[in-house]
Amino acid sequence: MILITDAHVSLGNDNEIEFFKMLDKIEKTDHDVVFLGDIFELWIAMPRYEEDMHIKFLDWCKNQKEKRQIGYVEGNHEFFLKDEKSDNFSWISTDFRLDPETNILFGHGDLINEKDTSYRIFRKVTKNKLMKQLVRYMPLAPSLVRYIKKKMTNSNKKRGFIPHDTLNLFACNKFKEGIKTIMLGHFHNEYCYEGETEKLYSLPDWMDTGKISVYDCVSKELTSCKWTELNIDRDEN
Ligand SMILES: [Mn+2]
Repeated sequence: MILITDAHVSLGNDNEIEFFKMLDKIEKTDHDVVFLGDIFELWIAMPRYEEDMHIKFLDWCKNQKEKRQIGYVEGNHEFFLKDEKSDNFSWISTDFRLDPETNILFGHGDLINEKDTSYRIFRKVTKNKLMKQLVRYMPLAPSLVRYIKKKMTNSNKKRGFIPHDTLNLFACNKFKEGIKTIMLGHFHNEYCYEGETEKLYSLPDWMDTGKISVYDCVSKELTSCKWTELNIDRDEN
């Protein structure tokens, strides 16, 4: 299984061509793929805001889900995907997904801090049905979107910082519930918290490192490598 997170693909980041080259390479493997969120710098899943890169990506997912599992967790830079685009994925979640086959808990990571009330309020205000209708029809919606984008850029200033205590606490609580493996994006840095037999992983962002993560469902080992180093022999999964 391949995990990709925080690619932040956009014209501004000039990484669209490389991202789709990577998807071409993944097609040559037998891996399932889980996208852990913030794959695009900003994605509002409605015709008014959608760019060619979003449509190209959705086509890729729809096509590939006939051949492998394609999972998606919405990031904090992505809006209304589950409502509008779920047909393109094997599964999609707006928060957490406990995978029934592998018993892995997948999440983006923006929701693990229960004390982060200002972010939770921001999220409730931006990710709800009323906002969806406003964004869909309101004449001034594009300026609102620019505001949201600015807000998100501000929160990006924390890049490089990992809230170890928050992650460890989240992990401990989930381990108590019987969850063995947790995979998160959002923090852009690699980190692993180990319980007795359990593990929480924070995965490296694709945008700055070019890294993806490969999870071996049999040995239960996770390795991260540059996408260009991905082994395309078809005997592994
Ligand atoms: Mn994020």
